[in-house]
Amino acid sequence: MLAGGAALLSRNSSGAPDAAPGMITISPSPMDLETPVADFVNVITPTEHFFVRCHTMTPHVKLADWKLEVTGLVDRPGSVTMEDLRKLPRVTLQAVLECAGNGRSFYQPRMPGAQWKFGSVGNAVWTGVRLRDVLARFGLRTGARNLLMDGADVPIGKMQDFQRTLPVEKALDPDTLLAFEMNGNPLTAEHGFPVRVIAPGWASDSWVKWLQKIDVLDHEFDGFWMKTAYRHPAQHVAPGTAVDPKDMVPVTDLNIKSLIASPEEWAAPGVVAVKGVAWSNSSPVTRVDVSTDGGKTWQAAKLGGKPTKYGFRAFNYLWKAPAGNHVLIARAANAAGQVQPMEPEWNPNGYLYNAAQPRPVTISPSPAPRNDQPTGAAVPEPAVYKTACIGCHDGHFVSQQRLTRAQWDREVTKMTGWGAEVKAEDRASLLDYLAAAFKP
Ligand SMILES: Nc1nc2c(c(=O)[nH]1)N[C@H]1C(S)=C(S)[C@@H](COP(=O)(O)O)O[C@H]1N2
Ligand SMILES: [Mo]
Repeated sequence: MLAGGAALLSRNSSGAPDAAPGMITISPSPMDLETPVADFVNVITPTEHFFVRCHTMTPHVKLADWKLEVTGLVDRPGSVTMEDLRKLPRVTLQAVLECAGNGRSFYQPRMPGAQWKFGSVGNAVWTGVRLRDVLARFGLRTGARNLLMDGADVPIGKMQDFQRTLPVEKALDPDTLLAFEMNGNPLTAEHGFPVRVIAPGWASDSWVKWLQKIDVLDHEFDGFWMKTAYRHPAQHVAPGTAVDPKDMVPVTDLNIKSLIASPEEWAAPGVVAVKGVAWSNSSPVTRVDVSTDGGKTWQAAKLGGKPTKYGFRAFNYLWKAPAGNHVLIARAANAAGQVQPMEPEWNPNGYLYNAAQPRPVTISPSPAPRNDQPTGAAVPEPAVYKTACIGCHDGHFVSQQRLTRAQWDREVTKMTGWGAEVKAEDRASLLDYLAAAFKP
């Protein structure tokens, strides 16, 4: 296989790759991995420590079988191979890939979905060709509005195929790429080998992996992944409000954000470098302020490296840290005047979390022991839990969600709609278990 990163991930007996040491496993299969906070001292996220989000099983595409088909509102429908793509001008750029759900677990009230904390984001160097150069081969017709993009992954059960549209204006942006390399190597299977979409400045639901088909439409596609998922309210809503998908708009631009990578929870007294990365949408980061007293006072951090339009910007603030407990906060701003807010903008699907987050740290000569939270179920696990949920999800993916009974009720309805088998007589015991074992 051509995947350059294959050596980075070892394969276990079932053929699924093991996550690199240190990665936080949200779900082993479908593979959802989060990057640990300490890794964000790097401006370029190493591929083996780059977060992974797959809605279904990772497809292993063979380059010899691969082509990209382009149909719909084009003059010359057809396909291109990798050889064709490689004849087009090659473009390399740095861009942040961030899951719309990054930080979802911090919203109150909580909501279903992968419970990402800080690390479903990364910055890589992407190499490929401009999507607009590819489209020029086929000739976009007037009236073309959206590109419906489909990857080689196949849905589980009755779940809908993961298909996303990209508006023509974003598709024709010279920075929108079809990439075949990540950090100087061919894409790995997990990150979309052989070709994925790079939509810089936008949340990563638009960065379709394993791309194999583009259908040019004169309308908006009404599949689940456009009509229901990846939408957020156009206007501010109070936390906990139910919002009709019709009153929501698709998630596009990322929010201005920063993340302290170090110190994580402890440091020895003396000069402590408070450092991490900040990122934005299409407007570069211009400033990061750091507070070491929970937000009472702020100091400008030093920005490192050269600014890039879409990449991470490193920041560093040298703090004379006295012994004791302190609360650090970093807060970024961009050239467009957007400032990272202190309060999150709650929305029903938990997207685009970007509140500046307090980081409690202890400054003392030696680290304090960790205090892990106890878990435990008061209600015994019913057989239906294994048969209905654990067939498709790893147990941890379910247990980390921590929902109310009403929320679990809605999840079970959604999952049975997607093919999970829950007999009417088993439903109450399943809900009793989920609500008791995995409560907020
Ligand atoms: N074909 C396909 N593309 C996809 C996905 C998917 O499940 N299938 N997941 C999307 C989502 S929600 C995210 S967050 C990113 C994750 O990219 P990564 O795994 O390379 O980090 O891929 C996007 N592209
Ligand atoms: Mo995502």
